[in-house]
Amino acid sequence: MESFVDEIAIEVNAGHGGAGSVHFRREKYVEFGGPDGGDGGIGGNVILRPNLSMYTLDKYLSKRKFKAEAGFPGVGDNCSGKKGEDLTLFVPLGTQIYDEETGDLLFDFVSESQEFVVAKGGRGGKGNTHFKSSTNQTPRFAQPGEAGEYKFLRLSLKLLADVGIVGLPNAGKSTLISKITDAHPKIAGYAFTTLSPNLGVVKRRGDIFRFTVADIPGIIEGASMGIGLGLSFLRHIERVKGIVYLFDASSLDIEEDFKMLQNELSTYNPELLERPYLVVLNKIDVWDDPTFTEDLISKVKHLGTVLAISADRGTNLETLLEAMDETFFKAEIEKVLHPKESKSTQEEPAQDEPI
Ligand SMILES: Nc1nc2c(ncn2[C@@H]2O[C@H](COP(=O)(O)OP(=O)(O)OP(=O)(O)O)[C@@H](O)[C@H]2O)c(=O)[nH]1
Ligand SMILES: [Mg+2]
Repeated sequence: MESFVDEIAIEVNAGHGGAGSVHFRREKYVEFGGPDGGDGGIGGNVILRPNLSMYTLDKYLSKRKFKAEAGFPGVGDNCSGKKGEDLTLFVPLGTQIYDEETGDLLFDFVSESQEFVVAKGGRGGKGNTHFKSSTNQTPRFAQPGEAGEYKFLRLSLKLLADVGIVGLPNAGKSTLISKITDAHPKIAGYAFTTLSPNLGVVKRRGDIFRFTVADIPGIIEGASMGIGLGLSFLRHIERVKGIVYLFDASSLDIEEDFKMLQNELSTYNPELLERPYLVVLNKIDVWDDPTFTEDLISKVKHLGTVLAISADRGTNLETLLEAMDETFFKAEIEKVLHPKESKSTQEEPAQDEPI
């Protein structure tokens, strides 16, 4: 099974610069002509890029040291050596790159088009052509290439999910994500089935608007003190735009559960409580009685926007997705559906254009 790795240290070394050449033109009757040693090539860079199909850093478990190709040495006839090839390493979107030695954040991959040259290749050495002077017509030396940059890096993944599903163990979080996204997490009737986050993509309005949802392990009271699976996985919902608090509707006290979850979240990061959220009661199929469900909803409606669903049967899931659109993404959907209207508010009034 693929293991979920969200933090790992690696070493990268850019390519060494190629050496400059010591070389002399061959001329008739002259043992050595003028110097014509070319420059060495630049060493290859180490480049980091996001890969949308990676959700974990586990591929770095097996190999942790990387080196780009060295530049080639210069040769005679003033020919420069070839540049060393760049080495590209892929990371999941949401990976932050730290310098392990200084602790500095070097880069944060938040969009798929980014790339980051993390270690620059060493400069090639100058060939002996450059060292000819009035006092030395036949320089018998050239510069060596410079070393490529070396970095000791810490890759730290914070999944870039748009929505996080938070709840007690067994609430049905994994069932829900399996129904509204393309993810296929493990689902079972015992606590702590999910041990690491699952990410899924919801496609809305055909393919025009899509967002990602993270299903995380269940949270119990004291999680912030390491009880249950702890809270370190909450880093993966730190950047969400909205939170779905999911409850087993047959829970004895939903309000108390809600407060406990909020309390644990705020212990980890108080900003999480400022995100928009929905309160969702799951498993209403258990009694299948609309009046009873309505009563339950009205009992907790002071907590926020409350919806009732059955993740397992698929009841009210479209309503839930619409509520997510409305509560978490309204502005973004406007931009996608009416790009002109949202733009024209900032533009000058339209004028007749010459044809
Ligand atoms: N009756 C009913 N059962 C459900 C519903 N949704 C989930 N379940 C069941 O509840 C149990 C727990 O579901 P999961 O989706 O694994 O719950 P979870 O919240 O991901 O649990 P953890 O990963 O342990 O935190 C499973 O037996 C599911 O089949 C539902 O709408 N109705
Ligand atoms: Mg689960």
